[in-house]
Amino acid sequence: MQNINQGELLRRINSPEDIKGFSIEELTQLCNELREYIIGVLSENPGHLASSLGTVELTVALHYIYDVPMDSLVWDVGHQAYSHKVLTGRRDAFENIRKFNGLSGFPRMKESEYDSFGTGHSSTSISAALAMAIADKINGKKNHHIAVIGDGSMTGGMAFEALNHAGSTDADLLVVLNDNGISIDKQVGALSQYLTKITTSATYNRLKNKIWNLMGGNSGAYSKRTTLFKKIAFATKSLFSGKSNFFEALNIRYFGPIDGNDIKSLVDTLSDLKKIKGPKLLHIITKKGKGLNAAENNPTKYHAPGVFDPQTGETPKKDKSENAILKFQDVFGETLVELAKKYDNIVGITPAMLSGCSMTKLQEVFPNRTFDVGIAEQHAVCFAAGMAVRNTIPFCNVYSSFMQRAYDQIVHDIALQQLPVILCLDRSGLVGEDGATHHGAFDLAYLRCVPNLTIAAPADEHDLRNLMYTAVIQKSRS
Ligand SMILES: Cc1ncc(C[n+]2csc(CCOP(=O)(O)OP(=O)(O)O)c2C)c(N)n1
Repeated sequence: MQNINQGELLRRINSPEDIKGFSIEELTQLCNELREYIIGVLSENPGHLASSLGTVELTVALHYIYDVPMDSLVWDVGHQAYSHKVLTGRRDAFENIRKFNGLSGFPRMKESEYDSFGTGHSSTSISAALAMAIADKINGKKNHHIAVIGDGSMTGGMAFEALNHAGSTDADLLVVLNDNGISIDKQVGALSQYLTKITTSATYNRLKNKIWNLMGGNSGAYSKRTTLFKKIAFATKSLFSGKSNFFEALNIRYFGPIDGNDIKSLVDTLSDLKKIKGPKLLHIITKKGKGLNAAENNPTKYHAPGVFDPQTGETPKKDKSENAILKFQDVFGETLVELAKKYDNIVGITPAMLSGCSMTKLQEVFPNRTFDVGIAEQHAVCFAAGMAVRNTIPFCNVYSSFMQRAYDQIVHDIALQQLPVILCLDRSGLVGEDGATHHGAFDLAYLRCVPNLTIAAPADEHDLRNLMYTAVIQKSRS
């Protein structure tokens, strides 16, 4: 790779230890250099761009305040952890990320001791970090545990299951909720509306934190005054937001929202939170794609944009000629629209992969018959089963490797009840750069043993169209 500027400070950093003595000005400069480096590398060697640009300050602040690998740092999905890789001894190797024999695009324990847990599929971080906190306590260790999870990944059931567990423990766990208001596509669901509501009622949070400080803040005095604090906080809460705080209702202390792209504010807040025991959540607001205008303006396209111009963000023009190579996902999306025009009881269901599987095409024409249910594969499949009970023809499209999550729903909710659901598994087979976590390598093995299931694998685009048609005809007759 030619002329990729590593920056004056960045060039000298071989481990997070090297940033410990930095001033806020130096940390700010480091963030700028990290952004420039990530943009430079990814413009030539494609990867997950926008998410990693949004978490630069957070990564620097976490490594500045905490001592990974002694403290655990678990990144949810891990597609936003590029600065973490660069700061933890993998700066030069970063240029070969997602290449054969290069760095993985996601955290991987075998790759580095700084990767506290391997990820790739979403919503696992809170479970893993909570477990580490509890296990370390059993082993007599006094360290910290941090899970960083996006607002999209927070919609996954496992995240709620883990929060429910965490709230019943005294585990030293910090959940950083990285709220950029978007998943890959537009964020959906009630949680996102709720986060917007608490962000806009920031007055309440400022007041609450003032009361927290007045009551003794992090000093031991707090615990003695908890009841009074709770009473005051509760009263002010209903004044400002009308509802109680969801996370606090689960016994997890809520802090924020703060500007997650402001390094000083992050450093100050994290150093305070480090002193607070028990499960807690810091809500930060970040800008997905920060530092590259094109990515800030179109975070869906720049989630993983392919090669681009590092100055303008411009991507190569798409081949729209007759000879252009069609993607399976586009054939799927267009055929689904054709079929939906003929059969008005066809519905489309996707767990947060609307543009990934081209169901955007159905959404454009039939928004009321398209359901993006969030990163919730289990719910998507059971929801499809419920739809089938009520005389619709559900097309439920889930990436093959993510479908592993919904195995019981296929067996219990669809197959055993012999419900006419059409499951479409995208990205089946080897997927290339995303690597082992994303290969659709197991679907035939895990599906062939399920009763009442017809499995078909299209050899080409024509087969795909014909099979979708055949599936609809069969379902509409059954
Ligand atoms: C189980 C699972 N389903 C779907 C995905 C695909 N996926 C990767 S990132 C992502 C969006 C995550 O959104 P968020 O957590 O808000 O992070 P952001 O990209 O906005 O920083 C999705 C749906 C996945 N990795 N794992």
